[in-house]
Amino acid sequence: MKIGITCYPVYGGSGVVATELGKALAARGHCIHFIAYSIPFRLGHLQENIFFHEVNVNAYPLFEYPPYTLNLTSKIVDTVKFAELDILHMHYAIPHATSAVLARQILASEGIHIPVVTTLHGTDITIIGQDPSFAPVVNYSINESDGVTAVSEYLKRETAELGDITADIEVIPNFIDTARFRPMQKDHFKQALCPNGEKLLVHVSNFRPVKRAIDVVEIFYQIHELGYGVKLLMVGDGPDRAAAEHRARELGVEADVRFLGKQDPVEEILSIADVFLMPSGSETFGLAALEAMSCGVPVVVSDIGGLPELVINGESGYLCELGDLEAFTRAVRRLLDDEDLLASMSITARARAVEHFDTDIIVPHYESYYEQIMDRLTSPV
Ligand code: GMT
Repeated sequence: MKIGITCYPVYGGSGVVATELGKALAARGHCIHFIAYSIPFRLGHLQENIFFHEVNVNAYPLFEYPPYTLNLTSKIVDTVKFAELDILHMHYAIPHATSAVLARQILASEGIHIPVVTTLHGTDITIIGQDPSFAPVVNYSINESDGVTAVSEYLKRETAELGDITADIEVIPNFIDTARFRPMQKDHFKQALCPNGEKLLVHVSNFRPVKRAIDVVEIFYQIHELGYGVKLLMVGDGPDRAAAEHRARELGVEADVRFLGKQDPVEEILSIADVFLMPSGSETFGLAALEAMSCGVPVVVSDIGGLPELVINGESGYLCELGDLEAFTRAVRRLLDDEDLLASMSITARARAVEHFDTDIIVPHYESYYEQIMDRLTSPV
């Protein structure tokens, strides 16, 4: 198949999923055309059957707010025609699904028919979809897509609750390359960061307020105060990074907390972690937690959103009540107090990633979904 994929190319879960999907589909012989305003950061080297089409946003004096959605629409139209795409896969409703639906109409007026699949990732529904200044466009773009997928049952339910969604939603969970994200021996690296055999807690996010990065520092402080030999690595960047750094200084733990900024490859850091912390206020799936699990790191996460579909409480990690920092602290202590438990949970976390969320298990679902949607377009009703 020739597949056009649009995503946010920057740091963030939806862009990671879209890029990894494109790479996996290319490895399975499909021809992938990424259409975005810059090269997706996880793409790496372009290869024979992966192409990139940059959306150019022109500055025109009249446009105080350049209409990116329309530039994207034009680029989609252009790419469908000249690369003869079979299907479009949009990640995130706004503005990607909107542009694709408009592009499909333009193309239809020229006798070219192409189906649009939209994958909902989260904040497009849980935040933007609820915002009255976007809601009608979100609803329309989803309903007009030929196929809609969501990354968890939770997100499917949330989308249905928007009220005006008539589209059938297929749940296809996120996935992980378990060969890349795997436990690795990185003793020198661990020794450099934890010279006295300290346990290493890790948090990875885009530091948006919903990730509650400051809570990570608070939990770490509790553990530290109890006398545990621990270090904390904060990976990623975003709006709450400065506040989290400030809080670490206020609490006097800054010497044991390192803010690394955006890191790729993150699997090297995860492979030296002992416990992964995700106290998020909302998480439709929790891809960063899956990355940690795949590296054999037990996760301590909020009991919200799609996380209970990913994490089996007491087996691959712990689910804690949202905002209950004492519960998070207790869960981390339980792991740090018991080497055998930590080791067995590490194995179970990895097994859950491999057995349920490996690329080779999930990507074929997308392939068969594309086929189903394309058949629907070509077969008479
Ligand atoms: O988590 C973010 O802030 C980024 C966001 C995105 O759309 O890029 O992530 C969402 O999609 C990810 C991939 O499907 C999910 O793993 C995240 O749970 C989800 N984030 C939220 O729901 C807050």
